[in-house]
Amino acid sequence: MKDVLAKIKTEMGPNALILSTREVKDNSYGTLTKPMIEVTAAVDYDAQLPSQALPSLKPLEKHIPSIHTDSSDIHSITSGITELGSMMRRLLKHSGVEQPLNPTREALISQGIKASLVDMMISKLGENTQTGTIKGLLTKLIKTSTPTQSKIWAFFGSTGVGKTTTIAKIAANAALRENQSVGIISLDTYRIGAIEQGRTYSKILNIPFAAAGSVDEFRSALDQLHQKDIILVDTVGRSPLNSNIIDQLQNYFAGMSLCKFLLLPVAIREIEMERTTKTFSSLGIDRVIFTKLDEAMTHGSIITHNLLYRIPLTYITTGQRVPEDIEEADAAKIVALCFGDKS
Ligand SMILES: Nc1nc2c(ncn2[C@@H]2O[C@H](COP(=O)(O)OP(=O)(O)O)[C@@H](O)[C@H]2O)c(=O)[nH]1
Ligand SMILES: [Mg+2]
Repeated sequence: MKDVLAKIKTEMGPNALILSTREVKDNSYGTLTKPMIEVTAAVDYDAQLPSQALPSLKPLEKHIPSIHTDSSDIHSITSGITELGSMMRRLLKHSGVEQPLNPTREALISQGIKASLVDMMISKLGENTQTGTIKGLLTKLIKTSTPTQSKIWAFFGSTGVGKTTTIAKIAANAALRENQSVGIISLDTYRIGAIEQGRTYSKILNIPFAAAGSVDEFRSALDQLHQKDIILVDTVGRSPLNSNIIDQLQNYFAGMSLCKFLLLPVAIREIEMERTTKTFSSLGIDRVIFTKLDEAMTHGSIITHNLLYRIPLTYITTGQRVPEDIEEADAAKIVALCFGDKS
């Protein structure tokens, strides 16, 4: 160790120190291992004179990268801030810290209306705005509309959302109440039983029904039904997260004039609502139908969707009964539902 220290002092100077020593095995000679000592040394330095031992620091970079923003960044930042704000308010509420809450705001958010939309309305109308004023504004803002002029109506949406049932309701009402001639074409040849379900409804309603498994079959079914007042097209029941479906559907409807409905269940989370709407929007959605109102605890999704995407709402379905459980969308009724008004 004395020899080693001497070696260190010659190599590293008089301030060198031994930090640690340890025995290591050298296996480079196979079984004939001989013990070795590993010594870690360092040069001590005067803390008052750091420049002695430390390399000089580079001057700080003067260049500050410029920040590019566009309106979508700003939009997401603002909505992020609003959501943070609402989260903090809730946290404060739960932790018992006194915080003056706006009851109207809380009521709307608890109904499932997106917080940033509620805050936008409240900032427009003032913090002390009355419930009636907000109701009035919402009723004016909600877009509803009858279907477009086209006589072919196609129905899109996730599996199980209620496409086939809604088509049966619309077909029954058109045929029985409005005395219109109706035809149904189903493209849902994927799921076992899907065609049977459509065929059964058509039989009961005495409406011609065709199943089409290819674009050619679809075109010839349309030709057969061309004299009908309305042709309702049921589409595949697979996940909207599978984007191949959208490409396939594009092929079926390319260059055709039709009214395209997107169906969404009222009890949908914002994340699925956004994803489904964005996915199907590439088909060019004309109208929205909210389904299964009867199964939902809150109804704010209808307002959130309508205010965010501005696609007019045509129908709301309210149960499994065909043809009774469907209503034309009415803005005042939707607002009343969201405020828990009994009607
Ligand atoms: N509670 C309730 N159930 C519904 C409504 N609409 C459809 N359903 C039910 O939801 C299930 C799936 O409906 P279906 O029309 O086959 O969905 P599709 O896969 O989109 O064609 C069926 O059991 C329907 O009876 C509704 O408004 N309320
Ligand atoms: Mg179906």
